[in-house]
Order: sequence, then C-alpha cells, then structure tokens
Amino acid sequence: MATTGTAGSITGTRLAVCNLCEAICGLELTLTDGAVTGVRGNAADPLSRGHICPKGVAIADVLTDPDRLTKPVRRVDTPEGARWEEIGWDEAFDLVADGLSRVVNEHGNDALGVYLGNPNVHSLGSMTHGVAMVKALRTRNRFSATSVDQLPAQLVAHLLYGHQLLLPIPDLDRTDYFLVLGANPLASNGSLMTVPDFPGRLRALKDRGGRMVVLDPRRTETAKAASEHHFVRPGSDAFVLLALLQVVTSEGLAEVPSYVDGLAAVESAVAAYTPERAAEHSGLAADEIRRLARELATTERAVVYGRIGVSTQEFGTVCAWAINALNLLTGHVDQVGGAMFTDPAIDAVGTGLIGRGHFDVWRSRVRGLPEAAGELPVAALREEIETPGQGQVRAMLTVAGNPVLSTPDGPALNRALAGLDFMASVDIYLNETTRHADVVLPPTTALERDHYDLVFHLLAVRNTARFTPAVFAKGDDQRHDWEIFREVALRTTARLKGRQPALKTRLLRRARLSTPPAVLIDLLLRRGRSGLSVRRLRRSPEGVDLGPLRPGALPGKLQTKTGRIDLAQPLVLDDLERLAALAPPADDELLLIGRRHQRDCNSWLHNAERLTRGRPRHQLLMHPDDLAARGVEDGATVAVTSRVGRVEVEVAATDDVMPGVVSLPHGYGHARDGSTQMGSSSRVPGVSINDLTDPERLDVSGNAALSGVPVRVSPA
Ligand SMILES: Nc1nc2c(c(=O)[nH]1)N[C@H]1C(S)=C(S)[C@@H](COP(=O)(O)OP(=O)(O)OC[C@H]3O[C@@H](n4cnc5c(=O)[nH]c(N)nc54)[C@H](O)[C@@H]3O)O[C@H]1N2
Ligand SMILES: Nc1nc2c(c(=O)[nH]1)N[C@H]1C(S)=C(S)[C@@H](COP(=O)(O)OP(=O)(O)OC[C@H]3O[C@@H](n4cnc5c(=O)[nH]c(N)nc54)[C@H](O)[C@@H]3O)O[C@H]1N2
Ligand code: SF4
Ligand SMILES: [Mo]
Repeated sequence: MATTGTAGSITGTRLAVCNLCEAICGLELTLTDGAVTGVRGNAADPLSRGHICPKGVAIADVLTDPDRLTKPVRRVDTPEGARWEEIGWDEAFDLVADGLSRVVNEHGNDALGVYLGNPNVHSLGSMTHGVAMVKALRTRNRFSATSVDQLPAQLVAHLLYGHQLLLPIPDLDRTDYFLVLGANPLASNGSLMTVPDFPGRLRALKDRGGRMVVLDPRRTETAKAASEHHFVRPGSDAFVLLALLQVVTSEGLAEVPSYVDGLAAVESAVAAYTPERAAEHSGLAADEIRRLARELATTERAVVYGRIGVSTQEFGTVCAWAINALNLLTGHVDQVGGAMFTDPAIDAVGTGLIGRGHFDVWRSRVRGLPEAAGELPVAALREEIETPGQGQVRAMLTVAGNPVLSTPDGPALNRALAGLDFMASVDIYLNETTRHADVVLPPTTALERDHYDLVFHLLAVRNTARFTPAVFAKGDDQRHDWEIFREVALRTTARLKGRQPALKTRLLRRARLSTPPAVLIDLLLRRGRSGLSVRRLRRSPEGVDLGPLRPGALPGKLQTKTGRIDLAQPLVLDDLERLAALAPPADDELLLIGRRHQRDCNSWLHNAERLTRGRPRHQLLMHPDDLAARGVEDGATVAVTSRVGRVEVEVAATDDVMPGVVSLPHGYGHARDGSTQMGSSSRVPGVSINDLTDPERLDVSGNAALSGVPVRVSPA
C-alpha cells in the first residue's frame, strides 16, 4: 500500500471492501489528493481474488453525490410542502428521543414500530450495535426486509438444524452438479451463498466437467450461461421439488444420514406429488423431472440451491424445506461438493451471538400473523399503523430501508406513514420512505468506517477472514451508525416513564453501546479458534485464507434439542394441504415476477450516473405471443393491474420470459414527491413492482409472496 500525504489529501492506493452485495469483494482504490480516482478488484483477496462488478466500481460515487445527506435534517412542513432543514447532531438526537419516548410514554412500548432494511447486514456497526438499540426499545412491532426476502430459508434452518442461520452453503468450488431454482447469481452475485466471481467459478465448474441446471420462468443471464435451463411457471416450484423427492424416495435413491429422522413421513407426504402432477403445474416435463432427480441422486458431488424466486412466493417454506430435504436425502449435506457448513473466524451462530430464532411465540395484533425470530411480517406493517386500538403503531424508526418501494402494496404503506405521530430514520438519503420522517440521521457509509463481515463470512463458499479499516477518516461533523444507535438508545430510554431497568443493567447497556465495533470484533476473534486478532488481520488487510469448507460438521454443529435433524416438520407437512388445493394454471393467466440487474442495488444507487446510463431497463418484459393476444405493440405503454394496484409502463417483447409470465424490476418507481433517491435529474424512469404486489399473499412463515402475482395487462 503505497500512500503519501495526510488523511485529507491521500495520494496512492488503499485497500477497501465493497458492501453493496453479499459477495463482499476486496477492492483496491486509487486515490488522488483524497479523491477516489480508480477502483479495482484486489487480486490478493483470498475470497474475491480480484473480482469486481460495475457496482463496486461505483462505490465511491455515494461519497460525492450532492444528494447524499451528511448532516441531520429536520422536516419543516409549510403550505408549499415539506422543506428540509439541516440541524446539529445534539439537537437531532434530542428531537428523535423526545418524539419516540413521547409516543411510548403515552401509548406503550408497542406504539413504536421499527423497520430494519437490507444495508444493516452490510454494516459492522449495525450488526454490533443495531440489535442492542432495538432490544433497548422493547417493542414487539419489529419489522425488517427479512420477511420480503429470506425468511423461509431461516425458518427452515431453525426447524431442521436448530439455528436460523445454520445454513448449508453450496460448495460451488468443488461441486459437479449445481441445480438452481429462482436465483440469478450472474446478476445478483449470489445470495445466502457469498460467492464473489460467480462467472469465474462457474467456468471452473464447467471446465472440470460439471453442470449447472437452472429452473426459472425467465431465461436469465444465469440461465443463458447454464448447461441446461427449463422454464417453470412462477409459484409451481413446490410441485417440482416434491416430485424430485418423490422420485428419489420411490426409486430407492435415498441415502439417509444417521442423524436424520422422518424419512417415512417424507415418503408418504410426497407420494402423491408425482412428476406428472408437477408437469401439469410447472410446465416442466415429467421425464425431465425424473432425469434431474436421478442425476442429482447419483452424482457424487451435487447440490440443489434456491433463492428469491423460491423464497418470495406462496410456498417459500415448503420450497426451502424440500431443497434441504433433497440435499440431505441424496447424501449431499456436509459433503465436499454438496451443501456445507462454514467455519468462520467469528462463529456468530455457534457462539450464540446471533439468536437461534423462534416462531409463532406471539402474533401480530391485527391479522394474527406469526412472529419469526422476534420480527413480524412487514406485509402487516400498514395495518398495524392504521388500525386503532391498544398496540397501534404511532411512531416509526426506520434504519437503512425503503419499505415504500420494497414491500407489498407500497402506496398503502406510503399513505400510512404520512399519518404517523412521529417518525425518525437513519439513512444517507431522503428516499420514498424517509421523506416521511420528522428527522433523518445520516451515518457514515462504506469507505468511511471499519469493516469486518459478521454475516457473509458465515455464508461464504470458502472460509476467510478480513478486517478493513476505514479508508477515509470520519469528519468532526459525522457520526458512525453505531454512535447513532448508542445515542438513540440511551437518550430515548432515559426519557421513558415508569420502571427503569436496574442501575447495573443501565450501566452495562451504556458500556456495551459505547464499545467501538473494532474492539468487539477483537474480543470475538480471540474467543474463536482461528488464532486471529484484529492486530493480526490489520497485518494482512487483503484477508486471511482459512481454507475450503470442511465436511464432518454434522451432527456436531446441530443446535436442535435432540441433536438430530427431523424432516417431519408439521409446519411444512400441514401446508401441503394448501398446496394440494391449488388449481392448475388457466390459459389466459398472467403472472408477474421481479428481476434484478447487475447495475441495480435494490431501491438505491439510482443516483449514480455510471450505473444508470445506457439502455433503459425498467420495462415490463412480456412474451410476444401474450402481446399479440392483447393487441399490444412492442414498446407501447400498457396498464398493469393487480388486486391492489395499477401502473402504466412501457412493455418490451422478449421470448426470454415464459408465455404467461411478465416481469418488472424491483426497486424502481422513484417518481414520488420529495425524494432525492432517484437523483436530482430523475433520470431513472419506471414504476414500482410493489405497487402491484399484494400484502395478503403470504407464505406460512409470514414472508411476502412477491412472485407470481396474478395481473392483467391492457393497452394504456
Ligand atoms: N417485488 C419485490 N420486492 C422486493 C424484492 C424483490 O425481489 N421483489 N426484494 C426484496 C429484498 S431481497 C430486499 S433485501 C428488500 C430491500 O428492501 P429495503 O431494505 O427496504 O430497501 P433498500 O432498497 O435496500 O434500501 C436501503 C436504504 O438504505 C440506505 N443506505 C445505504 N447504505 C446505508 C448505510 O450504510 N446506512 C444507512 N443507515 N442507510 C444506508 C439507502 O439509501 C436506502 O435508502 O427488498 C425486497 N423487496
Ligand atoms: N445487482 C444486484 N445484485 C443484488 C441485488 C440487487 O438489487 N442488484 N440485491 C441483493 C439482494 S438484497 C438479494 S436478496 C439477492 C437476491 O439474489 P437472487 O435471488 O439471485 O436474485 P434475483 O435476480 O432476484 O433472482 C431471482 C430469480 O428468481 C426467478 N423467479 C421468480 N419467480 C420464480 C418462481 O416462482 N420460481 C422460480 N424457479 N424462479 C422464479 C426470477 O426470474 C429471477 O431470475 O441479490 C443481491 N444482489
Ligand atoms: S459483486 Fe459487485 S456489488 Fe457485490 S461486493 Fe463485489 S463489487 Fe460489490
Ligand atoms: Mo435481499
């Protein structure tokens, strides 16, 4: 690292880390007089090995974006609309603490709602201090992006393995058969599978004679790179996965590990789910399903993997369970080239740093939906705000999230947020959600804060550890997120009436919240078995390689009461009744699915010019036959209508989507007033897919079924 100059005017190279997606790529920045003038992948990084994508190249753009908030702002309502006024940190913290505590003092703990968005998992300070803040606030109205994302996977991990984050990770670097449902790692760079350089790793898989098979209603970038791709109708994966299990169990292909129970229950549950029945629902031929099941079972190094497409649908939990059951019963869990457990230097799962999770211990007030690991389904947030009564949410605290664009029926939530007594947000932008806040507290962001990844080393295809110090020193007038969480927690709880916790509890809380993340990381590293410390990691800023994933983790790592895995899970098996009642598709039906693009980042980063220029990519994708059947021309503006909403958007004809399927990207639709999330020039057209998704469509876990929404399309 050649560096000259002082903090403000660095010229030279510095190592950094990209926190924009789960791939956690190591970066090498070129700095000229303190400005980032080049971004490359760090070839010496033992996990990412030099990989970078267009988002990583743009990582510093946020720092120079004039729309990014650097000081707290307060909303001032005027007859002409809202005006935002910069205020000092002390005043901002007091306003937030006053606003939140007033509502809690008048209406009780549950009158405060909290929503945590996706970038929380990508920030060390959020992981070390955010949870402590939320705990201190003691509300049951906790929501997060988990219930529009990976909740089914976590619930199934909790049920089968005893911990919500004890997730088996595909051993991509050694597998010879990779069966992928509802994931597009060539665009997303992998999820619940930290896999920087997916393209390179896929090439290596093919070079060693391996195959990737993709089941997806869209011929995605990943599908195009696959050895084989098959269309499956949205929401029909449960039928396909159960049919794969039916073939495996009925043809004597099952190999049951000694620590797995419930084979007989699985056999009888899947008996009626034949490949023929799956074909009727999915469009995937019965013979193909039989062949895939046999290939999976008889290939020594093979693994099934599914992501958003099989998670955010009405049978997300059945799908997650079936994927795990398939991997287990074909003898591919805890095996080289199969689905394996990681050994991170900080084992947040094994040490109990992250809780094991629970389910349905309490329910949401209005609809009676189950909590999962202490959070309620975010699809219920709107009604919890709008329905009067004891426990009604009257104040919100949102952190790094944009639920108006990211959760079902965003427009209804948008209206509900406008009616709150008080709202505070921790965010670096005024977006479609934070624009409702009374006060927005903007933290430092990537490159301005230290990073150690507590989550994604846990989910990575290789064991590595890396500590990345902040590249830029924080300005006097900036706050790290953990400092914000400390102030909000301490000042709010200090204002709460009634029984205060014992002095000792309060002192411990203050000490815990005042300990910087890097100090905590050092303590946690020293508790682990890797022999690493922060000092040691600072000497190898590119990261330390701890080797490939290791077999032999089971049954030792299991955290179930019995120390065994029970496949006969009532929650899942009972849900098969609902599945059995599904009618096969009607001829004229259109189902809406989402999509991601390599240069999008959920609902943000649409300010970055280098990520948004070029061909528009916001259109509704639709099969030419479906367009012709409705007399609509390619490129025309169409009206898309669902049970809850209507949008108008340009349509693009493509046979990359299955007939009967239409697709909109998620994270678009920035045209709402007062938001700068879309950039000062509002250069990003498009509508929000979540203006159409339906908060009533849920999986048993409470996860929103964002995929496979029935819609109608007509000329606008
Ligand atoms: N229909 C449909 N809906 C979906 C999905 C889908 O596939 N289809 N995907 C779902 C998924 S997987 C997810 S994860 C959610 C995401 O949904 P959310 O988490 O609600 O939203 P994001 O778009 O990730 O918004 C992140 C916000 O955090 C802010 N931010 C960025 N960095 C920082 C930081 O360091 N600190 C703070 N405090 N704020 C920061 C950004 O400005 C932005 O406003 O959307 C879900 N919604
Ligand atoms: N560039 C980029 N990368 C990202 C993000 C981003 O916004 N942009 N977001 C990050 C986040 S928060 C997450 S959670 C991950 C998600 O990572 P992925 O799950 O890999 O990402 P998606 O592109 O949403 O892939 C979902 C796929 O499911 C398919 N699908 C939809 N419905 C169904 C169905 O019913 N059945 C089947 N079999 N397939 C279906 C879609 O066509 C799509 O190809 O990506 C992360 N990485
Ligand atoms: S794949 Fe791209 S967005 Fe993801 S961590 Fe790497 S550089 Fe960042
Ligand atoms: Mo996500």
